[in-house]
Parts: sequence; C-alpha cells; structure tokens
Amino acid sequence: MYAQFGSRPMQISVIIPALNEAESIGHVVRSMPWTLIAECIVVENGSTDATAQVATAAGARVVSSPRGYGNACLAGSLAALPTSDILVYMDGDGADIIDDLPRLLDPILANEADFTIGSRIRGRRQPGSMLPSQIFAAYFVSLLLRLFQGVRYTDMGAFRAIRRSSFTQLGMSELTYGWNLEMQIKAAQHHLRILELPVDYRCRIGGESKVAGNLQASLKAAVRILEVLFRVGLRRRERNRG
Ligand SMILES: Nc1nc2c(ncn2[C@@H]2O[C@H](COP(=O)(O)OP(=O)(O)OP(=O)(O)O)[C@@H](O)[C@H]2O)c(=O)[nH]1
Ligand SMILES: [Mg+2]
Repeated sequence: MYAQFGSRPMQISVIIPALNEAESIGHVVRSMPWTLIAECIVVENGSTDATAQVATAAGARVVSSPRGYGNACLAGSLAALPTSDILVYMDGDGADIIDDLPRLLDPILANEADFTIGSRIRGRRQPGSMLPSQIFAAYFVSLLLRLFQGVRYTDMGAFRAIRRSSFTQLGMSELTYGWNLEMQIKAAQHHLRILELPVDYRCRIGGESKVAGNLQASLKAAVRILEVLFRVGLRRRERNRG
C-alpha cells in the first residue's frame, strides 16, 4: 500500500519536543502507531519533572538538546535513524490527535507531497483548545504569508510531516518558537509540494502550557514569529528579485 524507498518500505521517525510534560508524555508515546513508525524520539531540554523517565518507560528514545523549542526540534531531526525517510513533528501534551497521523503521511508515502501540515483551523477543535489570540495569529500570519510568499496556509500548528531529503534541503536555523513558521516559509521558497490537511485538536491532557497559556511566553513567541516572517520571508524575496 505504501511507497517503497528502493527495496524497503519508507521509515518514519516521530519527533516530540517536550518540556515538563511528565503528566502527558507517557500517554502520547504509548498511543503511537508502532506498526507504522520506526521510532519515537522525545527531545527534552531542562525539564524539572520526570518527562525523560516517563517517555523512556513508554517506549520513546529520549535525546537532549540546548534550550528552546526549535533547538529541540532540530536535535530530534538530527538524531533520527539514518534510515528514516520521513520526519513527523507533534507536541507532547496530548493536544494533537495521533489518529490523524496517516492522513499526514499518506500523501508523502504516495509521492504526492514532500511536506504535509495539519491545520487545526480547518479541523475540529475542542472548545478552549486554541485561544482566540492563537486563532487570530493563525489568520494574521496566513494573510501575511499569502501576501509575501504567495503560499496558502491557515495555521502554524506543530503537527506535520516532511520528507527527510526535503528537510535537509531547507537548512533550518531558527532555534525558538519561530521554528514551525520557518519550515513553512522555507518549504514554499524551495518549491516543495506542500499539502495542508485538517487535523483535530484538543486541550492539553495535563501539565502547564509553555506557550499559548502563558502571557510572557506568548509575547516572546509572537515576536519570534514576526521576526522569522520578515527575516526569512523578505530576505529570500529580495534575493529572488536578483
Ligand atoms: N524540549 C522542549 N520542548 C518544549 C519547549 N517549549 C515547549 N516545548 C514543548 O513544545 C510543545 C508545545 O508547547 P505547549 O506548551 O503545548 O504550547 P501550546 O500548545 O501553545 O500551549 P497549550 O495550548 O497550553 O498546549 C509541548 O510538547 C512542550 O512541552 C522547550 O523549550 N524545549
Ligand atoms: Mg500544546
């Protein structure tokens, strides 16, 4: 059913950045479709709770990285098995719905896309799972991306899958909460085949919000997102003008 890489089936690595997610990470890792994926990597950097131990006990490979969300995503990507063909990213708080994973993988496995991104805006959201400010940010950034990059996204959610060879092409460098957006902009700039698909979303199943529910962190994330939008987006546009 799935595409082959040479003579073998394509291999999938799931990468989960997790900071103080001991309450949820065990459930998230245990819910993985183990017959479909080759490995689940949990990237931890500075948790003060038992995130690493719980994740290991649930079957994940735990790696550590310097501080920061993008740093964790990058470290997880670099730690993926050398034989992995597709990298999947999702959150460790149980908000992403693992049943949506095949929907993100299928177009890549069928060689119809290089990058698939879940849109919570287009999916079904549990009430309260996204704050009004997050929904506004998703619409606002989508509008700017359409204007600056000519690409249509509706969200900047974490749940996504990318062909590993395409990921390598992007040269990801943003080590903060701007990581997700940088990937989206660079995917467009590198002319990847991008497919946005609806995914469902629920409230985190335990623990504390590191971003959306924390005013200071949200403001910092907003600044980083805007910075990435203008630094990565405008710079490449100017270069393209030659
Ligand atoms: N390793 C690592 N993980 C992080 C860091 N910051 C956030 N995360 C993880 O990134 C994911 C997203 O963070 P959340 O706190 O869920 O952010 P959010 O989804 O905007 O907020 P909620 O709506 O409350 O869930 C979670 O799995 C976090 O544990 C970090 O600095 N390092
Ligand atoms: Mg969350």
